[in-house]
Amino acid sequence: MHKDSQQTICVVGLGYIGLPTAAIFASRGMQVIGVDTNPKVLEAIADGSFHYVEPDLDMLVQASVSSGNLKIQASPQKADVFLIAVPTPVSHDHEVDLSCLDSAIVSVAPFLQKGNLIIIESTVPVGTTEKLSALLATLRQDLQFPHKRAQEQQQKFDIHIAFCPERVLPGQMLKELVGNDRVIGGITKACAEIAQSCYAIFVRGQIKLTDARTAEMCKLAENAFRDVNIAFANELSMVAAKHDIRINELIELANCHPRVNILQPGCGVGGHCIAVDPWFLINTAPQESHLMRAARQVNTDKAQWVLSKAMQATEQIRKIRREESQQKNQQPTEQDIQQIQVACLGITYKADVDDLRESPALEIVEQLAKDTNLQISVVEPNIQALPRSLEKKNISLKPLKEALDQSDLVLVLVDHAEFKNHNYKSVGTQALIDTQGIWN
Ligand code: SAJ
Repeated sequence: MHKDSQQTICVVGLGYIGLPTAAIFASRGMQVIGVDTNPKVLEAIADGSFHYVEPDLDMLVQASVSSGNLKIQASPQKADVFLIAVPTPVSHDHEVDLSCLDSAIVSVAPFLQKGNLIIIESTVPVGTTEKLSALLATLRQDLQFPHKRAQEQQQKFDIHIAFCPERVLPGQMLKELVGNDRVIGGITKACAEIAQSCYAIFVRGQIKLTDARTAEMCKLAENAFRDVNIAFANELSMVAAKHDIRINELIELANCHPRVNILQPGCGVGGHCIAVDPWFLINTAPQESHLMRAARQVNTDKAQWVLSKAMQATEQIRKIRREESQQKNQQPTEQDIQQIQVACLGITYKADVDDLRESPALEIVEQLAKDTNLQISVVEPNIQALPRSLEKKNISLKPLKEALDQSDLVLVLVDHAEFKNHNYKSVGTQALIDTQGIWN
């Protein structure tokens, strides 16, 4: 497959991964049909106003749409390649929900023709790609699907199917889409090879071929690896706090060792990938995955730990107020003692993105706001308005300086560039809890 052959690719799911992937194929001269069942997503793309912020993505999408290479519509049509990038979330009890993926597969089934390639980019439990092939075989009995041929590695099937996990980092998607190495897992070797020729259209990194099951587990292993390593940093930060040791200095010193590379502790792990994907492995091998389960627990507990530190700090402020007023023989009202201004810096799931999904910072602010004697100023340079869960009387969105000047307690929850660039000086007796170690 080569761009000169004017292949058509139908990308199903125009979210965080599907949209940039569709746009990049279009920018390389492919005819791209972008499909999303959500009319709001289609409208937003048509308007050039996206449902999320990603550097340079708007320009790339607009250029692809105006060149005619990217067409956006609500349902699939015939194509040479079908690329599926729909969400595969987990429920509150950590069960994986593959209903969007199944629907996407069902929606492309009527349009399949001999010689087509189907690529699955959605993160899935091990074995899913083969199951989808079996599902398609029941829907299109006129076509031969590769799962029956995988053992013999025979070439005699009509549709190629491969699992090609995405690896891009939100905030750096376009750079990483092109530059990152890719792992491609074919149900058969032929499936992997044809998918490789498709990705070679825009990928400049290396493309490594394997079988579908290994590629599925590889994606899960990458995110679980990061979760476990962040959990170590988070656990260390709580142990260091007990010993009154500055965690940032400790990590900097430990990382001087040539074989040590401790990650950054924070207020927990958020986003829709690292906090979610380990469950795809834990659920399917619960007896064998103690470490990954413990890491999930540590990272979840970290947000509660930060919350309890913030609550302790507010109690401390109230205690000091009472003591000071006694010393000065003043009689402030209980209202004066209780009312505390808290500046919460950052509510997104990580630095310099507008994404609030699974955000531990947001969860902390939501919990904190339950104490109605706290007046909370949220500073979040990446959003225009507070999310509905923070639309409460005691919470407002404020610029950094104003929030800092008014606060008794400052809580740094996300290391946004604006905060890192700010020369912080505490105001009066202001207390600081800096989960990112940017100001202490
Ligand atoms: N975090 C820390 N300490 C760190 C690094 C991150 O607390 O040292 C926190 C962040 O604040 C955030 C969370 O972890 O809350 C995840 O952030 P991230 O930047 O590590 O990762 P994501 O979720 O934005 O993207 C990850 C990436 N996976 C890996 O790095 C292994 C990305 O490459 C994947 O494509 C993406 O998941 C995905 O879609 O699976």
